[in-house]
Amino acid sequence: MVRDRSAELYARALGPIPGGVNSPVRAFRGVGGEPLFFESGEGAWLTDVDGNRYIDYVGAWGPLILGHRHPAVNEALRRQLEKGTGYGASTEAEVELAELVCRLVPSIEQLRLVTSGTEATMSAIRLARGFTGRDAMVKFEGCYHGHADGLLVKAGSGALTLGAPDSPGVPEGYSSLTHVLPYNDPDALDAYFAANGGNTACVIIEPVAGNMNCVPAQAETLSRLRSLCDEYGVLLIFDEVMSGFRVALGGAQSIYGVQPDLTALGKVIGGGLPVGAFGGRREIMSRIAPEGPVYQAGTLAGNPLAVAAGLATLAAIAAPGFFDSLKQRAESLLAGLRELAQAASVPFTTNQVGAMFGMFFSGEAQVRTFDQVMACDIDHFRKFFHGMLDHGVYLAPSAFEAGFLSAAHGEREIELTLAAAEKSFAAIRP
Ligand code: KE4
Repeated sequence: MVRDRSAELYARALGPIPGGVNSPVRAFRGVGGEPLFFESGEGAWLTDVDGNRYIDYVGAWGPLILGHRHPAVNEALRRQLEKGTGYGASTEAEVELAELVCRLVPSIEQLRLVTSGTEATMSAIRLARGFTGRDAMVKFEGCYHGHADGLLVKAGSGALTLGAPDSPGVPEGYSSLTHVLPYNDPDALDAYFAANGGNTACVIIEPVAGNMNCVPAQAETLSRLRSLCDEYGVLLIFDEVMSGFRVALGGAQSIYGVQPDLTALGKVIGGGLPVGAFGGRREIMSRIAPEGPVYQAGTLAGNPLAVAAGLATLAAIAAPGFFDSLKQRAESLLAGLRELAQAASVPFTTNQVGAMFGMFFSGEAQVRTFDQVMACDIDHFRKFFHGMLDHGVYLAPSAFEAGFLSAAHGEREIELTLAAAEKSFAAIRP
């Protein structure tokens, strides 16, 4: 594939933009080579600035569960554009969105809209600290909750991709309040709570981790967390920025049957435009300004264009059978990939929750822990990534990211993906 225009734009971007990208994981540092620049998207497909077309399994990192340029989303945006792009004041649409989310996610009685996942998790943690009067918090190794200072401790996603899970610039005073536990290790939870439960404000977890690749929490982990948080008066925060409205209509919490005290949302709730949210029990949310003393604010929060895209997206995914058919299509894709890897004698396994999945170059039957993720063959992943890219399939340019299927991925896209994978697996072990 010719990618001269992307190369030109990348060389140009390196002038005014650090690393030539506006978010590190886009830089291809995790896979080698130079980042692609894209021109357009349509359904399950992306077109780069050189006119090359790819089946897209990144979906803007999760938001585009309907695929690119879904007619209902476009129409909602067009209608709103006739009325303006934003007012810095309240609109009926943001009330509708809040009501809809509260209906779809029973643990959320009230929510506040923000404009990114980082703001959602950062605000939820501040609220938990304000509500409990405690300072310590817990996150899990490999989980990524955005780039707020106290969360860049053994973080996943781009931080892990770049080998900087603990970022410089975070004062010791912040990071020392963040305790990091191993993911899917219920016994480590008991030990931590016994020693620190009384001074801990909150525990934040991705119930389906998507930032150390896709690693679902074990049911035992979440149920143990819930009971320990109840026992010690610690708030349980589910970071469902990625899993919310992605793994099921009610998010991961509806699959596991565990209700957090607070939930952070993002991605799908904005349909590709900047929307995040945090919400939970009214007793807790009522502490947020202006009703309560915990300050939080945002110029573009509830922006009517972004809310319009979010409402159109949630309406479409609430259709009966939407998630069942996505899940089945993802199952057949992953079964096909496992078969092809086996035929090519490449150690390979997958994880899947709904329309979110992970591919691991590992001999493990199932990857369940951060250590197992780190033991995967990253060289095999890199070869596979570039093989797929050269055969017209765009995967996340990092071994520590999840994959996403959209409603626009049909039989043809699955067949073409498997055809590309057959060649790419074969090239790993020529
Ligand atoms: P944003 O601030 O990037 O909107 O959201 C942060 C965030 C919070 N929580 C979870 C579970 C997340 O996955 C994210 C962001 N996800 C990454 C992809 N793994 C965003 C991609 C990027 O950083 O460019």
